[in-house]
Amino acid sequence: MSELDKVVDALRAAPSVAVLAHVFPEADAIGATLGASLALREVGKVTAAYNADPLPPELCSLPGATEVVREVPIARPYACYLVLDTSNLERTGGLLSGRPAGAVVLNVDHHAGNSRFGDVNWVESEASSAGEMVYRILRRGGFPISKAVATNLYAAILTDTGSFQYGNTTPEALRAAADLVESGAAVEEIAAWLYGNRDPREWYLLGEVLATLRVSADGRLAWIEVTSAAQARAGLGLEVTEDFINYVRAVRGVQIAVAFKEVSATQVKVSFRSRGDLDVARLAGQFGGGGHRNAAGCTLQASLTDARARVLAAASTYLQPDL
Ligand SMILES: [Mn+2]
Repeated sequence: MSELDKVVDALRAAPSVAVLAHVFPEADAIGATLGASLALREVGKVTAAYNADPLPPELCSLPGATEVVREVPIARPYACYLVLDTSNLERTGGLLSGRPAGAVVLNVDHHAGNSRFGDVNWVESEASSAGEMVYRILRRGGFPISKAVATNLYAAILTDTGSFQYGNTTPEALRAAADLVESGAAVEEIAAWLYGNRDPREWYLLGEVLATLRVSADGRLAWIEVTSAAQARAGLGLEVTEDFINYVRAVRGVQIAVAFKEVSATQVKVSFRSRGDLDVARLAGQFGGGGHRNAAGCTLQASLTDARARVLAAASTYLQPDL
């Protein structure tokens, strides 16, 4: 029996299911969580959606978003815990501590490094998103997909494929998305919630940050800086700067994009993006960080000037053709 079928069987058998995902949730984590919990509720199960962290504003309009609970789900003993998009138990933010004995933990994830912490582990690194995996669970199990469910799952697939731009935009992901649109996914509203929902101060900060863009002499390395002073002028923190680095990666010919984010006078967060086979997780690893091949990060205990010098030197070396 496939792992997918084991997940479907366990969900069919369970009268109650708690659905949860990783801390610092984005649209895949929350869309998959809400899609699953709403679909299972619609077939009569007791369900609830959990996350250890508050939702970012762009996710608060997803159907069911106001129901996401932040406490540890021990008040009610669930028969089943469905954990989505979460590569290890620590990433649940402690939500599974105190789960009742005998409860089944289903681990459904698309991260290659998943620690296989569940009683059933359906880990498929080729899947575009946890949202696509939930879609496949619902279709395989014959669970109906309502407009609210379709909207959540479409939002999950849309964001984890970078709006159908990344290499994980597979035929399966597109077929799932097409089927979800047919099931009523609110395509235009989702785009407006996710991508048309910016505080103007974020764009003031972006403007200031883009003015720091520098490109190496050979054009393959480019970087930006988010200083503490710029954050203070905008009245915003680093949490709104997550996608600024995409503007750096979009520069013609750039193979490694870097964003330096000043946390304090002695601490700098560094984000990396790359194209193709260039593995920036290894580059981040040189500074104690990690991530995926094309998206990674690390934190240096250093001034912005020192961090920039060290990281750019390492990135330049990494780009040498003989390494
Ligand atoms: Mn995901």
